[in-house]
Amino acid sequence: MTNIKNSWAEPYKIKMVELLKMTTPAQRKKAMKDAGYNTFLLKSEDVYIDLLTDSGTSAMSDRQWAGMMLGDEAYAGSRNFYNLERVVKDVYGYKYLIPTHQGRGAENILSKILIKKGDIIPGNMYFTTTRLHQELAGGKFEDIIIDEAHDSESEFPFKGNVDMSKLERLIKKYGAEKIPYVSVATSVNMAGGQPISMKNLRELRALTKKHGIRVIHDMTRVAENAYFIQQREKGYEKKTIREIVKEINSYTDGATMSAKKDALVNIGGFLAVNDWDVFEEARNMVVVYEGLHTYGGLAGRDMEAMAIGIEESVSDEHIRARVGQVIYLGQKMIEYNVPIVKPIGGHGIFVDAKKFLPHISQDAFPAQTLAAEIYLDSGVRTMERGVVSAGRKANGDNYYPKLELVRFTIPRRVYTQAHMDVIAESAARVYERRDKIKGMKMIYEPKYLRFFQAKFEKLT
Ligand code: PLI
Repeated sequence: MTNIKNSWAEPYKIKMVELLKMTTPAQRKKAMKDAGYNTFLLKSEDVYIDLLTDSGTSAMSDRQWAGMMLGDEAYAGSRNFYNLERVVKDVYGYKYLIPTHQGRGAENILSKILIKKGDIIPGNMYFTTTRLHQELAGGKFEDIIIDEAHDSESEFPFKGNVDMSKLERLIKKYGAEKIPYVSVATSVNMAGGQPISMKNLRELRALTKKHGIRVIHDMTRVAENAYFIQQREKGYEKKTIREIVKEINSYTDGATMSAKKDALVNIGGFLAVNDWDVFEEARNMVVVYEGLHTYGGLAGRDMEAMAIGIEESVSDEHIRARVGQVIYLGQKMIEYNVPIVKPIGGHGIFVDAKKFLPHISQDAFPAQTLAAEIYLDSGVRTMERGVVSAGRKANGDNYYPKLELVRFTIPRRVYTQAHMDVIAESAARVYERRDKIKGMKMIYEPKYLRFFQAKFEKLT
C-alpha cells in the first residue's frame, strides 16, 4: 500500500474539442523555411501542439463562456467592470483598478507615470515588454535577481528571489530618489518560471519602506508562484492558494497584470494600485492609450470572463493540476537526459540550448535553432528565450544573457498527458541527433522586440 502514488488529475472534464492538423516532414520543412526559422512566423494551422506561449491560449470554462453572454457592452460604466473591480479587490487585494487590453498596456501607462529620464528600475530579471516600456519612458533596468537564477543547474527552490545586497548597492550608488520603484515579478518568466519566496518579499518590503521606494508587482503568474510557496516554504503548507496570493500582494504597492496567463482568458489585463494619486493619473492616461477607464480596450464580455477566470485561477485543485502537468513533462525530459532548467518552473519547461547544442556559439543562435528543429521533428511549436529575445542595449550592442533557452510553454487546461509524452519524445529525438545540427544567421532584424519578427537562415 505504501507505494501507491497520490496522483493529480484535471479538475474538469472535456465538453468540446478542437481538431488539430497533422503535418508531414516535407510540409514542416517548407513552413519553417517560409517562416524564416522563427516559430512566431509560422501559421498556427501548420502547428500540431502549440507551446509557443501560455499567453491567451487557455481553455475557458463553461462558466466563463456563460459570462461572455452577460457582457454589458455599454461604452461607460459597464456592469462587468464593476464585477471585475470587486474580484480584483477581493482576490488580489489591490484598491484601484484600471483595465487594459493586455499586460503591456498596463506597463506603458505605469512606466509613463512613475519613471523620469535617468531613473533606475531594479528588477528580478528583465521581461521583454516590461523592460522596453521602462526604457522608452527614459529609465534603465538593473537586474537584482540572485545569481542562482542565471544558472540552469542550480536547484535553489526560490530562484526568483531578489538579492538584497544588489539592491542596497544600487540605492547607495544612485540614491533612493532615482529609483521610482522596484519591479518585482512572481514566477520569473525569463528565469524559467521560478518563484520568489514570501520571506524574500517581506525583506524587500522592509528595505524599500526604509528608503521610501515603491514595489510594483508583475503578477502575471502570481497563482503559480503561490503554489511553489505552498509546497516549499515553511509555514505555508496549510494555507490556500488564495490566501498566499493575497499575502504576496500585500507586500507590494501596485501591479501590472497580463490576465492572458494566470487569469485564464484569451485577452485582457490591468493595472491595479493602492495609491490614489497614481490611480488618478492612470485613470486619466488610460483614455489616451486604451479606452475609457471602465473598459480599457476590452469588451464588457472580456471583463466578465476575466472576473470569473480570476476566481477559478486561485483554486487549489486547479493550480495543482496545472503545475502538475508541467512537472510531468519536465520529469519525462529529465528521463531522456534532455538538459532543462531546474527546478521545474510553473508555466513551462525551459530547455538549456547551450548545453543541448554546445557546439553552436551564442552568435549563431542555439535556442532559435533548437526551436526550429523541434518543429521540424514533430510540429511542436516552442519559442526562443535567449540572445534573440534579449535584444540590443541602447548603444546597439547585443545583450548576451547567460540563459539561452527554448521554452516549451504549456497552455492551461488545453493539452492532455498523452500530448506531454509526444512532446518529450520529440525533444529526445532531436537530442539524439544534436551533433548534426548547425546554427543560423539573422537576415532580418526589426528595431523593437526583435524575437517576434526576425528572420533567419540556416548556416551550411
Ligand atoms: O503579453 P501581454 O502584453 O499581455 O503581457 C506582457 C507580459 C508581462 N509580464 C510577463 C511576466 C509576461 O510573461 C508577459 C507576457 N508574456 C508572454 C506573451 C509570454 O509568452 O510569456
